[in-house]
Amino acid sequence: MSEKEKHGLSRRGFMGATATGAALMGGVGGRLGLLGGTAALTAATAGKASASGGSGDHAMPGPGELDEYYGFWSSGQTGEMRILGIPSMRELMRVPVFNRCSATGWGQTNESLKVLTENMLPETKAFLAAQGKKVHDNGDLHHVHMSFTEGKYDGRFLFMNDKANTRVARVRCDVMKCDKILEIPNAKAIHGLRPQKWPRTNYVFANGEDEVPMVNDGKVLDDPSQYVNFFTAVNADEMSVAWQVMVTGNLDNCDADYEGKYAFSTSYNSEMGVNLAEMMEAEMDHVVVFNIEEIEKGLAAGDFIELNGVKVIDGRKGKNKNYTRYIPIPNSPHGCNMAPDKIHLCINGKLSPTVSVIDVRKLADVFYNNAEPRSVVVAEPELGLGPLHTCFDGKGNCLTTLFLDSQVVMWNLDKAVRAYAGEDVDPIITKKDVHYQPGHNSTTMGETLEADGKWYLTMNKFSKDRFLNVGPLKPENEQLFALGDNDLELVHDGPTFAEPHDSILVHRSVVNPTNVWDRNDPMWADARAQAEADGVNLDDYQDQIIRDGNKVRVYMTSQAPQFSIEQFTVQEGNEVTVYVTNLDDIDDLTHGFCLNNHGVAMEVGPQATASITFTAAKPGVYWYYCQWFCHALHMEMRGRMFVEPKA
Ligand code: CUK
Ligand code: CUA
Repeated sequence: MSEKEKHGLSRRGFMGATATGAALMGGVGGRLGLLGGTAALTAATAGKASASGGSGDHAMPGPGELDEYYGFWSSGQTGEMRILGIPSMRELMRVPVFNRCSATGWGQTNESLKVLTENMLPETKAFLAAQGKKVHDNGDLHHVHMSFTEGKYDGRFLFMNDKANTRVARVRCDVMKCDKILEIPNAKAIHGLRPQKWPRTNYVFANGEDEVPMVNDGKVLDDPSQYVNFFTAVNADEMSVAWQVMVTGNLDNCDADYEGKYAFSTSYNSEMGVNLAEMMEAEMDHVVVFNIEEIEKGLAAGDFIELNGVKVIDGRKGKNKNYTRYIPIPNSPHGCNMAPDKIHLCINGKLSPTVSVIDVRKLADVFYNNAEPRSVVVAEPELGLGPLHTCFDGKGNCLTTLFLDSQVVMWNLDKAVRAYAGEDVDPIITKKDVHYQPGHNSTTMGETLEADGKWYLTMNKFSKDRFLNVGPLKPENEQLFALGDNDLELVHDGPTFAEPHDSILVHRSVVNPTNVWDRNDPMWADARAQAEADGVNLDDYQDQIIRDGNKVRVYMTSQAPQFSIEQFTVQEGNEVTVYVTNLDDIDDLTHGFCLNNHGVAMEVGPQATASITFTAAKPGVYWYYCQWFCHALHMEMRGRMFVEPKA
């Protein structure tokens, strides 16, 4: 048992044993009793209740105590990834990905610019250059998912989408930094994203949401009959496009099975309409089933076209090849969630009050025996208005968000299947109000074979009147519930900045980040190569200023509370690159380099090298300083750059 677990238990024991504790908690006790059997009251920390009940220990970590789970959060239109502790809901870190970051220099350091641009399409580079830019400034990060090995999180990588600029990114879990960003050709607006679960994450599946002409060069404009959509399989190890499938309809969310056979995408707008009325016309839309083995066979047999360097398989409706099948689902399905029983796929109705449950074992008959596509639907419980996403407790129950009803509904999968078969049973276990309009939801380990049913999180799009008014733009709201066998109890209710889009809740035993960078990390391979070419040893205390025509490369180290170079001189108009290597090698000793009035700033973690390039365009004296508080003499950690006027 770890230190923290001991703390958690001793704290609970202490609180449980004292009469004061019990008396203090009396008011909350009645509510927590809902959790079932023992429902012993434990502790309250900062107004948060803790309970143990149906699903075991629900102790809330107190100050200084560590959480049991990591929460990896998307941030929607903010474009970053966030890390929270669960169940405390304490925000631990923000990891810049598709956004720019003032604190860390993401989007201006050479290392981050490499990640942001190395897998950018040439046409995008040219487009950005025409705007006087190197990178997009924004992103829309909806979905974060971890790499899998045999249906379980393996703690290697996190993958995420950018709907705004059609990208897929990867974050390394060892350092919690983004190391790859891939722009997807052909497709437009990557929305749903899921890693392959079985046998491991060889592919990351990514949905293209917006339909455009197959060759989008302006020759075809307002002719939707020529628009297509693309489903993309990304090679997760190389972060390159493996293949694409051309499909009919807009792809929304996706998931993969636990056998490595299929991927699934919900698809709204089967009409391929371009305005609201047209998009809502058909009663039925689809879930598209992708047959991985058949697609790989088709590629091997040469049954593809090549489009912008990508092998594209034609999986459009009516082509009747074995690459895809289109299963009719009531109007505009949204969330797509594979249950940890390995059998059932839940398709959330959005405009329909139902969740359609597909038995994936029946799909082979649709592919190979001409079975009627709807024959795979084994339940379609009516749950309430606006079902968006479903998650699982690992004990046969599902939790579905109801956007319009502002509720979560807990329901039993087996009972739903029996009811669909005609038995007189009600699958609904309970409904709880949430505040307000929930989108995604998550359970601890819920999208893996290790779903443990301990905590349930709902991410709400509106907070309305729930918090102090901060003006017309309100925060959104997240609510965490202790999950029992038949009920759930609210333990956290708190605001969050745009946007708590989606999250995964991962047991801490899966994730083991380092405290200090490895000096040989590939993140600054370019800096190391340049230093070698310049005859500079980045690891040495010797500092060098290399003058190379109009270019100046300044190599310095940092060690609290000092930069090794306290002044350097350049000429007006020089292109200056500053490399800082942080020689401190103890936990949590990050330095920074910020150059006054130059818009230049970066983070340099312990043992890391970071670099930044700018033009010394204005003659004068400019102080640079360390902008991460590192030492009692942090304010003194500074130096001067002299820019001599042109002769
Ligand atoms: S989609 Cu937004 S609530 Cu982008 Cu994950 Cu369902
Ligand atoms: Cu180094 Cu502050």
